[in-house]
Amino acid sequence: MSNRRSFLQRAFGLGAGLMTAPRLFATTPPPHHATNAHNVPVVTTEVGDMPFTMDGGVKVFRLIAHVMKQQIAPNKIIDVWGFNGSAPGPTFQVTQGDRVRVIFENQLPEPCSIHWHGFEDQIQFDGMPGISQAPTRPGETFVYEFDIHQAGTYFYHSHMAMQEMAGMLGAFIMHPRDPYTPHCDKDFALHFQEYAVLANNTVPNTMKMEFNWLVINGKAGPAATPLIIRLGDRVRLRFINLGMDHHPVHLHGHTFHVTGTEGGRIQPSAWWPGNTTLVGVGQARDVEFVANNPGDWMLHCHMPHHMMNQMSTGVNGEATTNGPLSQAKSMSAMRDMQQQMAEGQPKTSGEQMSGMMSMDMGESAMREQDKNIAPDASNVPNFPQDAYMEGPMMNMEHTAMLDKPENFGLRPGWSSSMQGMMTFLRVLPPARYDEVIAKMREAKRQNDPYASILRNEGGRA
Ligand SMILES: [Cu+2]
Repeated sequence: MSNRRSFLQRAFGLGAGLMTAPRLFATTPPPHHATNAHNVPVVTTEVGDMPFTMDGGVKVFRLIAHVMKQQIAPNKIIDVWGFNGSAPGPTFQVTQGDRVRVIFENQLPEPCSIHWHGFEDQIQFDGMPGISQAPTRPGETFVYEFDIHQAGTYFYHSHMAMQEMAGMLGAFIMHPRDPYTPHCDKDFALHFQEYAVLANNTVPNTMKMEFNWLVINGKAGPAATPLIIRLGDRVRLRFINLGMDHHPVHLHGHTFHVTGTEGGRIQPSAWWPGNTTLVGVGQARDVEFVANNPGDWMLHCHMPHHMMNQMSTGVNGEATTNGPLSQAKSMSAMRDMQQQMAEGQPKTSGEQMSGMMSMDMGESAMREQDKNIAPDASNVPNFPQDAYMEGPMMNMEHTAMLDKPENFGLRPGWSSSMQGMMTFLRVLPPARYDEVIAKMREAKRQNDPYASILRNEGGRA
């Protein structure tokens, strides 16, 4: 029996207790850079953790599938299917040796069942609809139970493929009974997902094979929340892919080692170094490194089309970088768009254009943007490429969605160059780190995904 369970039983009485505000790790961690390894809670930006209660020695989770609206960028809200308020759903965190019960409730308009990806589970809890269980119909519940004997980065998802593409997935972290060494100070989970959403529409087309919204933990750059790191921290990142495309995930400024897969920990002698690792569909890749290089480093999928937002296929179906359009037509559509946005009177259709008004579309931004363009640009084959997709006009820093402490101190204009599957790994020197952590704590956000870090860093700001 794990120490953790014994602790809970002592603290709350055998078989008694429902914990309303569960903490995964009840003990105070040793001071920074202590050599003794311990499990650090994983932070899943944007979505946070799945809460649980205790029933005797069993961790009980309530997993609810439902339909919701989710803002994925300052100018885009879409209809997703997710869990407990978000897509991806919140992250489960358990420890090897735990007994886990998941009470699944289906609030979708159609049947569903949940697969526990990578679990060496019993067949009746594997979630294959019509094979290992009857699909759970709307309004029904189904109870899954597991003895957690594995350790690593696992997932849960609807085993209905189109539901999965509508957002129904999440992480299931199994912490090892014996903590990994070397000890990691920070541990993050990042889901890489894609949606195809037509301009002027909010409903992802799950049948489509091309995607125009590429998100990390359900947010597209520049809305994805940066990972806040203290200079010198050893960091683990867990990349998870349950989508249609493969994602070569690239980190700037550091060399990492791949230390785990969707099958758990890799023995250290077999770790391999890199700065980009391909995360295939259905796979996880855990990477670790010492964040010894200060700066706001990009962390992004390296597929060029995964580094942009809907601009690439949007704008009235005309301005597209990958359609069979003449350069002149593309150019003129871009110019029209720019003009309309500057005038604040979009002539093309509603929502997408009005959404774009959240960007800095003033005359001055337009003039700034034009300064960057050569006078004879329109005579150059293949112009424009990025001229109207990045730059002052795309600045969104004044929008509410980007007003968060994790963005504090970024270089002005940063948001105009962050799109798609992109976020920052901010490796901050101690003084700046403490400043950002203090601002995050002051924000007092409900269900803050960073809560475990804010608690542990509590006395040090
Ligand atoms: Cu990608």
